[in-house]
Amino acid sequence: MPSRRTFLQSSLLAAGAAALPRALAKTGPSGAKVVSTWDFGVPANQAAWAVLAKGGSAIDAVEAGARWAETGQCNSTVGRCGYPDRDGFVTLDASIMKGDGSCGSVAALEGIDHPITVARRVMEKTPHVMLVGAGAQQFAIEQGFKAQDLRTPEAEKAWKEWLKTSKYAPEINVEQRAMPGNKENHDTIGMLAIDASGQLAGACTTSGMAWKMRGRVGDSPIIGAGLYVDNEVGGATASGVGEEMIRNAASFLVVELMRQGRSPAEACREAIERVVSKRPEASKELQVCFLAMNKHGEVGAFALHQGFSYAVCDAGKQDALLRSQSIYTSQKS
Ligand code: SD4
Repeated sequence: MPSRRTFLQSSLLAAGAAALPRALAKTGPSGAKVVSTWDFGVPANQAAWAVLAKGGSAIDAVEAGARWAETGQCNSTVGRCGYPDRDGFVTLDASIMKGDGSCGSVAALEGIDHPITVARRVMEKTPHVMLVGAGAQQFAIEQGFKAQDLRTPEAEKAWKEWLKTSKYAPEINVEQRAMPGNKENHDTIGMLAIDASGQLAGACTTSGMAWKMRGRVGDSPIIGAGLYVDNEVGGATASGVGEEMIRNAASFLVVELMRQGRSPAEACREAIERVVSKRPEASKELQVCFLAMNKHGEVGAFALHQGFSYAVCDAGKQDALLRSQSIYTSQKS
Protein backbone atom coordinates (compact mmCIF):
# COMPACT_ATOMS: atom_id res chain seq x y z
CA MET A 1 0.00 0.00 0.00
CA PRO A 2 1.68 3.29 -0.97
CA SER A 3 1.76 5.99 1.68
CA ARG A 4 -0.91 8.63 1.35
CA ARG A 5 1.69 11.14 0.25
CA THR A 6 3.08 8.84 -2.44
CA PHE A 7 -0.40 7.98 -3.58
CA LEU A 8 -1.38 11.60 -3.90
CA GLN A 9 1.77 12.46 -5.78
CA SER A 10 1.65 9.50 -8.11
CA SER A 11 -1.99 10.00 -8.91
CA LEU A 12 -1.94 13.72 -9.50
CA LEU A 13 -3.59 14.58 -12.78
CA ALA A 14 -2.90 17.57 -14.88
CA ALA A 15 -4.89 20.35 -13.30
CA GLY A 16 -7.94 20.96 -15.43
CA ALA A 17 -9.10 24.15 -13.82
CA ALA A 18 -8.37 27.73 -14.58
CA ALA A 19 -5.46 29.28 -12.70
CA LEU A 20 -6.24 30.31 -9.16
CA PRO A 21 -6.64 33.92 -8.24
CA ARG A 22 -3.28 34.88 -6.70
CA ALA A 23 -4.90 36.06 -3.49
CA LEU A 24 -6.12 32.56 -2.76
CA ALA A 25 -2.90 30.67 -3.30
CA LYS A 26 -1.16 29.41 -0.17
CA THR A 27 -3.47 31.26 2.10
CA GLY A 28 -6.10 30.09 4.52
CA PRO A 29 -6.17 28.15 7.75
CA SER A 30 -3.84 25.14 7.76
CA GLY A 31 -6.38 22.62 9.13
CA ALA A 32 -9.08 23.50 6.62
CA LYS A 33 -9.71 21.30 3.60
CA VAL A 34 -12.39 20.65 1.00
CA VAL A 35 -12.74 17.67 -1.32
CA SER A 36 -15.24 16.87 -4.03
CA THR A 37 -16.14 14.44 -6.77
CA TRP A 38 -15.11 14.50 -10.44
CA ASP A 39 -13.07 16.95 -12.50
CA PHE A 40 -15.43 19.82 -11.89
CA GLY A 41 -14.62 19.40 -8.20
CA VAL A 42 -11.55 21.56 -8.80
CA PRO A 43 -13.40 24.81 -9.51
CA ALA A 44 -16.18 23.85 -7.09
CA ASN A 45 -13.57 23.38 -4.34
CA GLN A 46 -12.16 26.79 -5.12
CA ALA A 47 -15.59 28.35 -4.60
CA ALA A 48 -15.72 26.58 -1.24
CA TRP A 49 -12.13 27.50 -0.43
CA ALA A 50 -12.95 31.19 -0.83
CA VAL A 51 -15.13 30.71 2.27
CA LEU A 52 -12.71 28.51 4.25
CA ALA A 53 -9.71 30.72 3.50
CA LYS A 54 -11.41 33.62 5.25
CA GLY A 55 -12.04 31.47 8.32
CA GLY A 56 -15.61 30.67 7.24
CA SER A 57 -17.54 27.60 8.33
CA ALA A 58 -17.55 24.21 6.64
CA ILE A 59 -21.31 24.43 6.08
CA ASP A 60 -21.02 27.81 4.32
CA ALA A 61 -18.13 26.43 2.28
CA VAL A 62 -19.93 23.33 0.98
CA GLU A 63 -23.03 25.34 0.16
CA ALA A 64 -20.90 27.80 -1.84
CA GLY A 65 -19.10 24.98 -3.66
CA ALA A 66 -22.31 23.14 -4.50
CA ARG A 67 -23.96 26.36 -5.67
CA TRP A 68 -21.10 26.88 -8.08
CA ALA A 69 -21.71 23.43 -9.53
CA GLU A 70 -25.44 24.08 -9.80
CA THR A 71 -25.14 27.17 -11.96
CA GLY A 72 -21.49 28.02 -12.61
CA GLN A 73 -21.18 25.33 -15.23
CA CYS A 74 -23.61 23.64 -17.53
CA ASN A 75 -22.93 19.93 -17.86
CA SER A 76 -26.18 17.98 -17.89
CA THR A 77 -25.78 16.36 -14.47
CA VAL A 78 -26.19 19.06 -11.82
CA GLY A 79 -28.70 21.87 -11.32
CA ARG A 80 -29.42 24.14 -14.24
CA CYS A 81 -28.77 22.31 -17.54
CA GLY A 82 -29.45 18.90 -15.98
CA TYR A 83 -30.92 16.32 -18.31
CA PRO A 84 -34.61 15.60 -17.75
CA ASP A 85 -36.48 12.48 -16.77
CA ARG A 86 -38.09 10.28 -19.41
CA ASP A 87 -41.13 12.58 -19.52
CA GLY A 88 -39.02 15.67 -20.11
CA PHE A 89 -39.04 17.16 -16.60
CA VAL A 90 -35.79 18.36 -14.98
CA THR A 91 -36.01 17.21 -11.35
CA LEU A 92 -33.25 17.98 -8.87
CA ASP A 93 -32.03 16.20 -5.72
CA ALA A 94 -29.75 17.70 -3.05
CA SER A 95 -28.69 17.21 0.55
CA ILE A 96 -26.57 19.05 3.07
CA MET A 97 -25.28 17.88 6.45
CA LYS A 98 -23.27 19.23 9.37
CA GLY A 99 -20.99 17.12 11.51
CA ASP A 100 -23.26 17.68 14.51
CA GLY A 101 -26.00 15.69 12.77
CA SER A 102 -28.11 18.59 11.46
CA CYS A 103 -29.24 17.90 7.92
CA GLY A 104 -31.71 18.84 5.22
CA SER A 105 -32.60 17.69 1.74
CA VAL A 106 -34.89 18.10 -1.23
CA ALA A 107 -35.84 15.52 -3.83
CA ALA A 108 -37.58 15.69 -7.20
CA LEU A 109 -37.54 19.48 -6.96
CA GLU A 110 -38.59 21.23 -10.17
CA GLY A 111 -37.93 24.72 -11.51
CA ILE A 112 -35.58 25.94 -8.75
CA ASP A 113 -31.96 26.50 -9.66
CA HIS A 114 -30.26 26.14 -6.26
CA PRO A 115 -31.56 22.96 -4.63
CA ILE A 116 -28.61 22.90 -2.20
CA THR A 117 -29.72 26.18 -0.66
CA VAL A 118 -33.30 24.94 -0.44
CA ALA A 119 -31.94 21.84 1.34
CA ARG A 120 -30.10 24.10 3.79
CA ARG A 121 -33.30 26.05 4.44
CA VAL A 122 -35.11 22.76 5.12
CA MET A 123 -32.39 22.04 7.69
CA GLU A 124 -32.50 25.46 9.29
CA LYS A 125 -36.09 26.63 8.92
CA THR A 126 -38.30 23.56 9.22
CA PRO A 127 -38.79 20.77 11.76
CA HIS A 128 -38.18 18.29 8.92
CA VAL A 129 -35.20 16.73 7.15
CA MET A 130 -36.57 16.17 3.65
CA LEU A 131 -39.12 17.82 1.36
CA VAL A 132 -40.03 16.40 -2.03
CA GLY A 133 -41.74 17.35 -5.28
CA ALA A 134 -44.45 20.01 -5.26
CA GLY A 135 -44.09 20.57 -1.51
CA ALA A 136 -40.37 21.23 -1.86
CA GLN A 137 -41.06 23.70 -4.66
CA GLN A 138 -43.77 25.42 -2.63
CA PHE A 139 -41.36 25.78 0.29
CA ALA A 140 -38.65 27.17 -2.00
CA ILE A 141 -41.03 29.78 -3.40
CA GLU A 142 -42.11 30.75 0.12
CA GLN A 143 -38.41 31.19 0.87
CA GLY A 144 -38.06 33.65 -2.00
CA PHE A 145 -36.78 31.42 -4.81
CA LYS A 146 -38.16 32.07 -8.27
CA ALA A 147 -39.66 29.18 -10.19
CA GLN A 148 -38.22 28.99 -13.68
CA ASP A 149 -37.84 26.60 -16.57
CA LEU A 150 -34.48 24.88 -16.10
CA ARG A 151 -34.58 22.81 -19.29
CA THR A 152 -32.03 24.11 -21.75
CA PRO A 153 -32.36 23.77 -25.54
CA GLU A 154 -29.45 21.29 -25.43
CA ALA A 155 -31.17 19.15 -22.81
CA GLU A 156 -34.39 19.27 -24.80
CA LYS A 157 -32.56 18.17 -27.92
CA ALA A 158 -30.86 15.30 -26.09
CA TRP A 159 -34.18 14.19 -24.61
CA LYS A 160 -35.87 14.19 -28.03
CA GLU A 161 -33.00 12.13 -29.37
CA TRP A 162 -33.33 9.70 -26.45
CA LEU A 163 -37.08 9.38 -27.09
CA LYS A 164 -36.28 7.70 -30.40
CA THR A 165 -35.17 4.59 -28.51
CA SER A 166 -36.45 5.32 -24.98
CA LYS A 167 -33.89 2.88 -23.64
CA TYR A 168 -32.83 3.40 -20.03
CA ALA A 169 -29.35 1.94 -19.76
CA PRO A 170 -26.90 4.01 -17.68
CA GLU A 171 -23.38 3.89 -19.05
CA ILE A 172 -20.37 3.75 -16.78
CA ASN A 173 -19.13 7.32 -16.14
CA VAL A 174 -21.29 8.70 -18.94
CA GLU A 175 -24.77 7.75 -17.83
CA GLN A 176 -25.72 11.34 -18.33
CA ARG A 177 -23.95 12.13 -21.53
CA ALA A 178 -21.86 15.25 -21.69
CA MET A 179 -23.20 18.01 -23.87
CA PRO A 180 -21.77 18.24 -27.38
CA GLY A 181 -18.41 19.96 -27.08
CA ASN A 182 -18.07 19.10 -23.40
CA LYS A 183 -15.50 16.35 -23.17
CA GLU A 184 -15.70 15.65 -19.48
CA ASN A 185 -17.71 12.83 -18.00
CA HIS A 186 -18.29 14.52 -14.71
CA ASP A 187 -21.32 13.83 -12.68
CA THR A 188 -23.10 14.54 -9.42
CA ILE A 189 -21.08 16.71 -7.07
CA GLY A 190 -20.48 15.41 -3.58
CA MET A 191 -18.38 17.70 -1.39
CA LEU A 192 -16.91 17.37 2.11
CA ALA A 193 -15.19 20.12 4.10
CA ILE A 194 -13.45 20.63 7.39
CA ASP A 195 -13.03 24.18 8.69
CA ALA A 196 -10.38 25.82 10.86
CA SER A 197 -12.30 24.97 14.02
CA GLY A 198 -12.49 21.27 13.07
CA GLN A 199 -16.19 21.25 12.18
CA LEU A 200 -17.18 19.03 9.27
CA ALA A 201 -19.93 19.46 6.68
CA GLY A 202 -20.97 17.94 3.37
CA ALA A 203 -23.20 18.64 0.39
CA CYS A 204 -24.42 16.59 -2.54
CA THR A 205 -26.40 17.91 -5.51
CA THR A 206 -27.52 16.39 -8.81
CA SER A 207 -30.15 16.21 -11.51
CA GLY A 208 -30.03 12.44 -11.00
CA MET A 209 -29.92 9.82 -13.69
CA ALA A 210 -30.91 11.14 -17.10
CA TRP A 211 -34.12 9.62 -18.48
CA LYS A 212 -35.10 8.24 -15.07
CA MET A 213 -38.74 7.42 -14.41
CA ARG A 214 -40.86 10.34 -13.30
CA GLY A 215 -40.75 10.45 -9.50
CA ARG A 216 -37.48 8.52 -9.24
CA VAL A 217 -35.29 9.71 -6.37
CA GLY A 218 -31.62 8.81 -6.23
CA ASP A 219 -29.17 8.55 -3.35
CA SER A 220 -27.97 12.15 -3.36
CA PRO A 221 -30.77 13.61 -1.22
CA ILE A 222 -30.93 10.60 1.09
CA ILE A 223 -28.94 11.11 4.25
CA GLY A 224 -26.76 8.04 4.76
CA ALA A 225 -26.89 7.02 1.10
CA GLY A 226 -25.39 9.88 -0.94
CA LEU A 227 -23.99 11.81 2.01
CA TYR A 228 -23.17 11.32 5.67
CA VAL A 229 -21.09 13.43 8.04
CA ASP A 230 -20.18 12.97 11.70
CA ASN A 231 -17.75 15.29 13.53
CA GLU A 232 -16.57 12.37 15.66
CA VAL A 233 -15.39 10.38 12.63
CA GLY A 234 -15.51 12.10 9.24
CA GLY A 235 -17.72 12.27 6.18
CA ALA A 236 -18.48 10.35 3.00
CA THR A 237 -20.29 11.07 -0.23
CA ALA A 238 -21.14 9.10 -3.35
CA SER A 239 -21.63 9.32 -7.09
CA GLY A 240 -22.83 6.77 -9.59
CA VAL A 241 -26.01 4.75 -9.89
CA GLY A 242 -27.85 5.80 -6.75
CA GLU A 243 -29.95 2.68 -6.34
CA GLU A 244 -26.79 0.84 -5.22
CA MET A 245 -25.99 3.50 -2.60
CA ILE A 246 -29.54 3.37 -1.25
CA ARG A 247 -29.52 -0.44 -1.08
CA ASN A 248 -26.33 -0.37 0.97
CA ALA A 249 -26.83 2.81 3.07
CA ALA A 250 -23.47 3.45 1.52
CA SER A 251 -22.21 6.79 2.82
CA PHE A 252 -23.24 5.82 6.34
CA LEU A 253 -21.44 2.51 5.82
CA VAL A 254 -18.23 4.29 4.81
CA VAL A 255 -18.37 6.54 7.89
CA GLU A 256 -19.07 3.58 10.17
CA LEU A 257 -16.12 1.68 8.69
CA MET A 258 -13.91 4.68 9.45
CA ARG A 259 -15.34 4.71 12.98
CA GLN A 260 -14.13 1.11 13.29
CA GLY A 261 -10.61 2.21 12.40
CA ARG A 262 -10.39 2.00 8.59
CA SER A 263 -8.62 4.78 6.72
CA PRO A 264 -10.87 6.73 4.33
CA ALA A 265 -9.47 4.78 1.35
CA GLU A 266 -9.91 1.41 3.08
CA ALA A 267 -13.47 2.32 4.10
CA CYS A 268 -14.38 3.34 0.54
CA ARG A 269 -12.87 0.15 -0.85
CA GLU A 270 -14.71 -2.06 1.61
CA ALA A 271 -18.00 -0.33 0.83
CA ILE A 272 -17.43 -0.92 -2.89
CA GLU A 273 -16.72 -4.58 -2.15
CA ARG A 274 -20.03 -4.73 -0.28
CA VAL A 275 -21.83 -3.35 -3.35
CA VAL A 276 -20.18 -6.00 -5.51
CA SER A 277 -20.96 -8.82 -3.10
CA LYS A 278 -24.66 -7.92 -3.08
CA ARG A 279 -25.05 -7.75 -6.86
CA PRO A 280 -21.97 -9.15 -8.58
CA GLU A 281 -23.44 -9.30 -12.08
CA ALA A 282 -25.02 -5.84 -12.01
CA SER A 283 -21.76 -4.41 -10.67
CA LYS A 284 -20.07 -5.10 -14.00
CA GLU A 285 -22.43 -2.77 -15.78
CA LEU A 286 -22.68 0.26 -13.54
CA GLN A 287 -20.50 2.79 -11.79
CA VAL A 288 -20.40 3.45 -8.04
CA CYS A 289 -17.88 5.86 -6.48
CA PHE A 290 -17.16 6.88 -2.91
CA LEU A 291 -15.14 9.78 -1.53
CA ALA A 292 -14.38 10.13 2.18
CA MET A 293 -12.46 12.40 4.54
CA ASN A 294 -11.87 11.69 8.20
CA LYS A 295 -11.82 14.30 10.97
CA HIS A 296 -8.03 14.56 10.68
CA GLY A 297 -8.34 15.66 7.05
CA GLU A 298 -7.13 12.35 5.55
CA VAL A 299 -8.83 11.70 2.22
CA GLY A 300 -9.58 8.51 0.31
CA ALA A 301 -11.73 7.32 -2.56
CA PHE A 302 -12.61 4.11 -4.35
CA ALA A 303 -14.78 3.22 -7.31
CA LEU A 304 -16.27 0.17 -8.91
CA HIS A 305 -14.90 1.07 -12.35
CA GLN A 306 -11.99 3.21 -13.41
CA GLY A 307 -12.52 6.82 -14.39
CA PHE A 308 -13.56 8.36 -11.09
CA SER A 309 -11.64 11.51 -10.24
CA TYR A 310 -11.79 13.69 -7.16
CA ALA A 311 -10.45 17.09 -6.23
CA VAL A 312 -8.64 18.07 -3.03
CA CYS A 313 -8.07 21.63 -1.89
CA ASP A 314 -6.31 22.99 1.19
CA ALA A 315 -3.95 25.77 2.22
CA GLY A 316 -1.07 24.13 0.36
CA LYS A 317 -2.73 23.43 -2.98
CA GLN A 318 -6.07 24.41 -4.37
CA ASP A 319 -6.19 22.54 -7.67
CA ALA A 320 -5.22 18.93 -6.97
CA LEU A 321 -7.16 16.44 -9.08
CA LEU A 322 -6.63 12.77 -8.25
CA ARG A 323 -7.63 9.52 -9.91
CA SER A 324 -9.41 6.98 -7.73
CA GLN A 325 -8.47 3.33 -7.71
CA SER A 326 -11.18 0.89 -8.70
CA ILE A 327 -12.16 -2.77 -8.58
CA TYR A 328 -12.45 -3.08 -12.35
CA THR A 329 -9.72 -1.47 -14.37
CA SER A 330 -11.42 -1.56 -17.73
CA GLN A 331 -14.84 -0.10 -18.19
CA LYS A 332 -16.45 -3.45 -18.82
CA SER A 333 -15.11 -6.78 -17.72
C1 SD4 B 1 -28.25 9.43 -8.77
N1 SD4 B 1 -26.06 9.31 -7.77
O1 SD4 B 1 -29.22 10.16 -8.90
C2 SD4 B 1 -26.90 10.09 -8.64
C3 SD4 B 1 -26.36 10.29 -10.02
C4 SD4 B 1 -24.90 10.18 -10.16
O2 SD4 B 1 -23.17 9.42 -11.41
O3 SD4 B 1 -24.12 10.41 -9.28
N2 SD4 B 1 -24.44 9.73 -11.28
O4 SD4 B 1 -28.32 8.22 -8.74
